[in-house]
Amino acid sequence: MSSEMVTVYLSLGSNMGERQENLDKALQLLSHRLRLGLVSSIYETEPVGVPEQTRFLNLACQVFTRLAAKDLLVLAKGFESMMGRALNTSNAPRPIDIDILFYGNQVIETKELIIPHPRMTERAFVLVPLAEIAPELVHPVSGKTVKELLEGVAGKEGVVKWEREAKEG
Ligand code: PH2
Ligand code: MG
Ligand code: MG
Repeated sequence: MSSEMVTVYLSLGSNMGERQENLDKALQLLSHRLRLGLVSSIYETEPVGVPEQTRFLNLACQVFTRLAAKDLLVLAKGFESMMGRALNTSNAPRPIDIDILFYGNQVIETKELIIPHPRMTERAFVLVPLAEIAPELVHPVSGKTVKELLEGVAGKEGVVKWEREAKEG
């Protein structure tokens, strides 16, 4: 654990069960193993690529970690399955999806992991929350800032800020 602290950005999404609680639970789990930094508002978002599914709640967050990217992926997958996500069901509704968007300014391409996340630049449900917490962050491949990427992305009208619901009881 002598490696340097890396700033990482994650995208969290839920479209199954108690969506807001699922996001909060995932943040709690992450905060036990990583230093949690900025967390965006929650947004309710039109499903992309899975049009028959219900709307997602999405957020973006910043974490600081000494874990290698591949170990961070293992951690994220572990939290997904702890929260009841079935394995190998990338397109099914899920209580939680934890995607690594940026790992420092590194570009990583392995069989398991591609960073920056290959679809983030075309996804308003990723870029709107991310632009809230890191507008000036530069995408290491395109050289564009998150704010610039957001300007060019389609589907922003399908991403609406979510009023937090107070828990009952
Ligand atoms: N995740 C997907 C596919 N489509 N759509 C929205 N709105 N939000 C997501 O998190 C999402 C999606 C695959 O992980
Ligand atoms: Mg995803
Ligand atoms: Mg995922």
